[in-house]
Amino acid sequence: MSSSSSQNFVSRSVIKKVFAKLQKEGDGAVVRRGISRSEQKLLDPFLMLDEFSVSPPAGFPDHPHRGFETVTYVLEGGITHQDFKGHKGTIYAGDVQWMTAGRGIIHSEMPEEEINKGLQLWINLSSNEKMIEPNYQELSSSDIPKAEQNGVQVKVIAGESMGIQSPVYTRTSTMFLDFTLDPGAQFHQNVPESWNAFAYVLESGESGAVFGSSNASPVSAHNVVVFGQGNDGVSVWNKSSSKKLRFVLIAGEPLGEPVVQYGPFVMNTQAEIDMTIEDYHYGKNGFEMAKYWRSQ
Ligand code: FJE
Ligand code: FE
Repeated sequence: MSSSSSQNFVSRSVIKKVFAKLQKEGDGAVVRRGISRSEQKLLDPFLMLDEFSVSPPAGFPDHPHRGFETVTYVLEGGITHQDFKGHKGTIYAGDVQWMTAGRGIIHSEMPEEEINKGLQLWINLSSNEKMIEPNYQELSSSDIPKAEQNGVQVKVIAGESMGIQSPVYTRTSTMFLDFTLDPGAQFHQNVPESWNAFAYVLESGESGAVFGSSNASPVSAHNVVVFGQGNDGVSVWNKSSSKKLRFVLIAGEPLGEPVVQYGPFVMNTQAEIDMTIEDYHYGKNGFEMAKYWRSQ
């Protein structure tokens, strides 16, 4: 057992650490990929986590999605989104777009300012929701509930923390929390027992994020830590003497279904992927507008 925090919670411990390496994606954009195929089994229902940093004219021009949700959380600058159903909008620092691609979306995601940074998380949908109508939930920074306790600030993007709850509807049950810990602060977050959980460190202070037990080795920025199973949740310490620690804690209920991914299409079987490629090519079953639409 891991050592417990002062409140007698038993924390899950870190079972895997992944440094999010830089790679090229989209058109001239650079992302740090924290979660990719190799983590999908451990982290069901999560498919991908990218920390992006993009400057015009680079971006993510017209591309499709089917079978999952994308969550875009802007940390700096802004991202403008346009899709083939006429939906258009810009989200800025602190805002979230929770997009259910469902049976099909074609969209562009392009930067607004000089420097545009954020996170994009892909959450799988269960087999009976993969072909639902696409949907958007957009939250401006002011719609995201915030709380503070003993030097720990949280923004509740999905799920619940410190007794406050996000208005986001999660089809695949998900917790998405943005934590900032003052120097010396410590916190324990409950996570439902059967859920998979990970953290991604955004700012590590001068001594790194300590997860699981107070003597665990510190984790620096741009690392994903995957937590093992456990009842009580996750404990974290900021042992820095002068700098804040910032990380996101993300957890979700595993779907336990087969995952077959072909780029931006995620289904349960190869036959469904073949059908999706055909639907996209011929503009069928949700991709009707594919033949006519181009972003401006
Ligand atoms: C994608 C090409 C892409 N990570 N992070 C192929 F461009 C993309 C894609 C993104 C993306 C977009 C934003 Cl705003 C942030 C991202 C990849 O759009 F998903 C595939 N498969
Ligand atoms: Fe996209």
